[in-house]
Amino acid sequence: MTEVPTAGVGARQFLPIDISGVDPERLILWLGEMLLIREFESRLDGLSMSGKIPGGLHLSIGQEAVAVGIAAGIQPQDLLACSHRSHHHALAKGLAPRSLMAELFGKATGCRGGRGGSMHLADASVGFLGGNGIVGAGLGIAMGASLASKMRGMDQVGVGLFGDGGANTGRTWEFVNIASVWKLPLIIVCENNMYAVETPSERLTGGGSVSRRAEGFGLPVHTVDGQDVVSMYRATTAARDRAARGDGPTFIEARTYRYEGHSTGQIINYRTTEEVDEWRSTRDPIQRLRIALQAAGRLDDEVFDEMVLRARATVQDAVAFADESPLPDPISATRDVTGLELGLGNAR
Ligand SMILES: Cc1ncc(C[n+]2csc(CCOP(=O)(O)OP(=O)(O)O)c2C)c(N)n1
Ligand SMILES: [Mg+2]
Repeated sequence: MTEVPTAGVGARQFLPIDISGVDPERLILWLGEMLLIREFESRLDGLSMSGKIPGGLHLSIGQEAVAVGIAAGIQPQDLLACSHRSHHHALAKGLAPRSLMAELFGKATGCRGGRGGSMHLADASVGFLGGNGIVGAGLGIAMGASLASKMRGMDQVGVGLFGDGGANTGRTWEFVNIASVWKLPLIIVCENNMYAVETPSERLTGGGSVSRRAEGFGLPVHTVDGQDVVSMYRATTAARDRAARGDGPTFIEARTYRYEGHSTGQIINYRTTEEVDEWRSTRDPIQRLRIALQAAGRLDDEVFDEMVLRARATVQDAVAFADESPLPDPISATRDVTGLELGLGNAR
């Protein structure tokens, strides 16, 4: 069980999380989802470096609780759009592991027919409007979706994510502003993983914090522990309730951390190994939920190990499926290049 953190790393203590009032069956489900993301992402580095997956990848190992907590706090019909670091959100929103893996392999059976790849995943059938290579643009896509929902009088909330780097691009705040003044049903999430490529967010963020900046736009702002899936769930549920009541958007800054480099193959010389160890050994989102469930008598090591093996088997199946799938037919190269055939299902 190497990739998944084990209990009691060194003398350090994992920070406790409050699971009171949440159905333990849901918590186990969320633990399984975080394990699936961790296992999925842990396989990708080798597949990318060996050339099985073309191009570089932005891994989200360490950030699992942000995605799972948000997906748990919204409804299936809600529409989520995010940034270039998108695999965890895709899986949490319900994109099938086979479909995602095949897309990363560039195969015809992938969710975008093998033509989108890691940064342009999307599957409208599960309300995942996709990742995006333009920093800050995902929030605008979600903002547009929430405007459409409001104009149609639908119970459908948009969720738009961007990073701490994205918080320093002008368009992000244009979207926050218009969502606030038009009271759009939008959940705005800054996934602050402390770095933009190799620049620490504190060196980029005038005004002290992203949350403080957001407060100027006249909407509720919450700074949330993004390594605590239950806190993410609670904040998202409250934001969704507010959006569904017609009261407008909420801004959530999720404080999180990526364990790996900005992208596969990056040389990491801009942060210390002690810093990474500190996050892994005191705030790991999987470990914290595991410990809370064990303390409540809802989980034992045997069941946890079975969950890890199940996640690993799902990933293995996805890799085999992707490997055996055909490449896209060259004749299809000009089809669906604009995304207009994306098909928004009942949102259309
Ligand atoms: C408009 C734009 N500017 C610059 C880039 C190059 N770029 C890619 S990722 C990145 C940093 C993003 O950092 P952050 O928003 O914190 O997201 P993270 O990678 O940490 O998830 C930059 C500057 C880009 N893709 N798009
Ligand atoms: Mg960042």
